[in-house]
Parts: sequence; structure tokens; C-alpha cells
Amino acid sequence: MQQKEWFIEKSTLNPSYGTALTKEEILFKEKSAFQEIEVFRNQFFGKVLLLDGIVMFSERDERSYHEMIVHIPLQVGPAPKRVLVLGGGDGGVVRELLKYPSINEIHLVEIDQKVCEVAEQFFPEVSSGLRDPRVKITFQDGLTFVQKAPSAQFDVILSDSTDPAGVGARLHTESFFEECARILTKEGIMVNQSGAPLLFPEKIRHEQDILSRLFPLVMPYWYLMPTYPSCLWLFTFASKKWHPLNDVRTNTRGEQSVGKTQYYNQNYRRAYFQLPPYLKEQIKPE
Ligand code: AG3
Repeated sequence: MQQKEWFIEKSTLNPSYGTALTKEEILFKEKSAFQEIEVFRNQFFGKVLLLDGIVMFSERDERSYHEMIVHIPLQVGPAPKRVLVLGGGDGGVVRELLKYPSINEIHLVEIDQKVCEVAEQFFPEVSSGLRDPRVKITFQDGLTFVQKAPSAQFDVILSDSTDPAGVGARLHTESFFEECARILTKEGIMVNQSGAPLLFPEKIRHEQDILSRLFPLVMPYWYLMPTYPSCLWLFTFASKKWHPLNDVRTNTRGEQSVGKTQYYNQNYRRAYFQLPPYLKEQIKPE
């Protein structure tokens, strides 16, 4: 019997941990100006996208990530008009944002044009919104973009960053979050990709510390990504005014206007913000 080839993601943030997926076929592998991009096929998860050997998503689980980074904040406060997405050149966040008719501008800032190209070639269902006229794409490093942006101009910022190592590290620094707070409107909301609490709680706590100094309301919430190390990952909801549970927009029947989703469930909203007590303790700000 032929030996299966395995892909192992060795966690950059916890050297004692890794995740493994069988690699049935390599569909693309190339070094861009910024990173190595690879697409391979796994029998169960479908096509998998890697950047520098780190899993971004698979066809089977990408909706968990993209629905949760978007629908948790987008259902809160007044209907948003201008949204900034940092990273996310694959287009998954944009696809979910385009479900909101109130949005008239989505600014996508991606450092690596090649990521958009590869997504359009191999993940048409993820990248389907990238050519929508409401989407303005800038190929630039996210930190530089936010430093140059005028104050108070975005209702929502979504940081679709990778791990705080290598290319992605700049989107996890104190100055990055300061700039984000500055360029949000006075009722603005930011969601940040915050990592794996079971594997690197200290890093997460540090980021919660920074965010709590900049935003009056900081609440991490979880989602499950089977292709990410340890499965249990966090986003952080950071807000200047609106509360993710008390200020949700619903119709008279208590329904949110999110449409059909695969992972996000409006009835679990409160549950998404709950964590096992010991983890909560480990990541809570000083
Ligand atoms: N962004 C990557 C999140 C971090 C994954 N980390 C890991 N596998 N160690 C996903 C981009 C999706 N638009």
C-alpha cells in the first residue's frame, strides 16, 4: 500500500504542538515576494490554503472563520456603511460582508496580490466577492495603510491577520491597534483575529491588555476551526460604544438579518462569548 504524505503544521507559537493533514495532491506551490503560497487537496477537508506553512482554511471549514469574524460585529449597533478589512486577500471576509446592503464601501488591504490571484484560481466560492464594485483593494501592508489613513472614517475594522509571527506580526502590535482605534468612527467596532487560547494564552492576554487600554469594551469570543492547531480559536470584539449582546439589531420577531449561514447561529451569540473558567482567567487583561 502506498504511504500517505502528511502535511504537519508545526505551531510557530507553541513549539510543543502540531496539526497533521494528509496531502493527497499539491495543486499550487510558489514563493511570492512575501511568502510561500501552497494549495493542496485533502480528501476530507477539500482544498487547503497555506501561507508560509500555516493553514489559512480548508474548503470544508472556511465558513466557520469567515462567518464568525463578520456576523458577530456586523449585527451590532447601527447598520454600518464603511468597512475596512486588513489581510483577507482570499476574499472570504468580503463575501460575508457583501450580504449587508447598508455597506457601500469595503476597503480591503492585502500585502500580497498573489494571495488574491491564487484564491480566484483555486477557491472561487471564497473569492467570489473580490470584483464587486463596492470593494476597493489596496495592495499594501496593513500597518502602513492604517498609519496613513485619516481619523474617524470606518464604522468597522476587521483584522483578518495571520499568526503574530513573520509577515503577520505587524498586525498584532500596539501601534497597529492604536491606529485602528483612531481611524474608527466614535461608535466604531473592531474585530481582531486573536489566536488559540489553549496554546498561547500569554500572547492573547498581552493583546487583550493593549485592546483594553484603547477600547471601553473588549470581549473575546470563540469559534471552532478543525484545520487550525487545537481547533478552538478566538476573535476579539473591541468596541467604543455598542455591546455585542445588548445592542444587536433584530426585527420585531427577534430575528437578525444575516440570511442563511452554515456555522453562525444567532441563538448561540451569548454562548460564543463564554469560555472555560481557567482559560478566561489565563487571558483576562491585567
Ligand atoms: N487567517 C489565518 C488565521 C491564523 C491561522 N493560524 C494557524 N493556522 N496557525 C485566515 C485568513 C482567512 N481569510
